Amino acid sequence: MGKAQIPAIPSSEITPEHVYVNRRQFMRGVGLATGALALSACGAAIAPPPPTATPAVAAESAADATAADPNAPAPSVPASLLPAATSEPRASRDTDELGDALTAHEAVTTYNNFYEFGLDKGDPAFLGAYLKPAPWTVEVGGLVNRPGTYGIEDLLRKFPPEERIYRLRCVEAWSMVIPWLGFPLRKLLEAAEPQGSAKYVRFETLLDPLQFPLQRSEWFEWPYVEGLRLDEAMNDLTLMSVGLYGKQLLPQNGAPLRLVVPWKYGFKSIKSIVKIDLVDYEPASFWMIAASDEYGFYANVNPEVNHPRWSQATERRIGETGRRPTLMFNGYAEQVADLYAGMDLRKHF
Ligand SMILES: Nc1nc2c(c(=O)[nH]1)N[C@H]1C(S)=C(S)[C@@H](COP(=O)(O)O)O[C@H]1N2
Ligand SMILES: [Mo]
Repeated sequence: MGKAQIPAIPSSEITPEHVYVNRRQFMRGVGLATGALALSACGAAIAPPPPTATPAVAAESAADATAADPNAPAPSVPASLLPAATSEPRASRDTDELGDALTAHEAVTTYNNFYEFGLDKGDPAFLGAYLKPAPWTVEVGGLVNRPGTYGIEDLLRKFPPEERIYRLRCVEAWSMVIPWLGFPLRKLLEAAEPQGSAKYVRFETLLDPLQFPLQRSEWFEWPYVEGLRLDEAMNDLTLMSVGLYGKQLLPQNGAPLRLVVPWKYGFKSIKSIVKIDLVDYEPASFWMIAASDEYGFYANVNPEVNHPRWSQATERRIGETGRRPTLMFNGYAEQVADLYAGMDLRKHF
């Protein structure tokens, strides 16, 4: 996605050769192969911890979860705690509000961008087994009256997840329709009581090279950081997601807690968040730092403003052939256009 910082080498060189050549074989041997995750491009090998058999299942959550009954009605609003990650993937509807079909669960969980795991779309689903999403805490602080550290279970109890079917439009010009489970970020921010001086929200992904192998590369500045203006963060569409298709998030989708901002390019929807700060400055995001001429702070989906290297006028919906036109604000103009009244969206791209 970025340019300058990514060396022009094929992924066969980025990924250790035996992983690249035969991922299945690697899967069987992983945990035994010392230094298996050492990137050929960057120095010392650290033996990673062996992955657990079922990555996303927290013992704690599994105990709380409702029994998986394949005949139960689709949970438009699941119980206060999420179904176990082992339940059947399900959504309450099979289209979004525009009548577009949901993207298959298989595609949503195997075609991912999560650079902490690697640059190929299949890396996060494969190497995600190294992420331990439980126990997990997120720290909410900065310019707030009530800073706090929340465990995921606290969040689920305080802010019961609801289903939101959103389009996700990647800046790379592909898109999906995903049934998320989550709660409005607004609720968490209100609980923290932002001070009058707070103007932006800054989000940070976990920094741990033992769980995120590519964080050992120096091509990027880690951890991944994102930001929103406070009014964008308070918009009802802005979701803190804890699941999709009625199940807990898998590592590849940003377990256990990620942001979803459906009217912005996918890279704003930061994954595996450990820190949320209210601040008085515009945070520099991961992609702004990597390539400031290509990626701006706002990153609103806009078919009229092209990426310097490709058109944003159309997109490829995963699972469909051909292309479809990209909609202004990804089809959410009615809910969000007011946020940008009077702004030059070419300048604030
Ligand atoms: N921490 C982190 N968050 C991230 C990314 C990433 O590389 N690291 N990729 C972003 C990009 S470019 C996209 S398109 C979406 C993809 O989300 P999905 O894989 O759940 O569909 O995650 C975003 N969040
Ligand atoms: Mo993306």
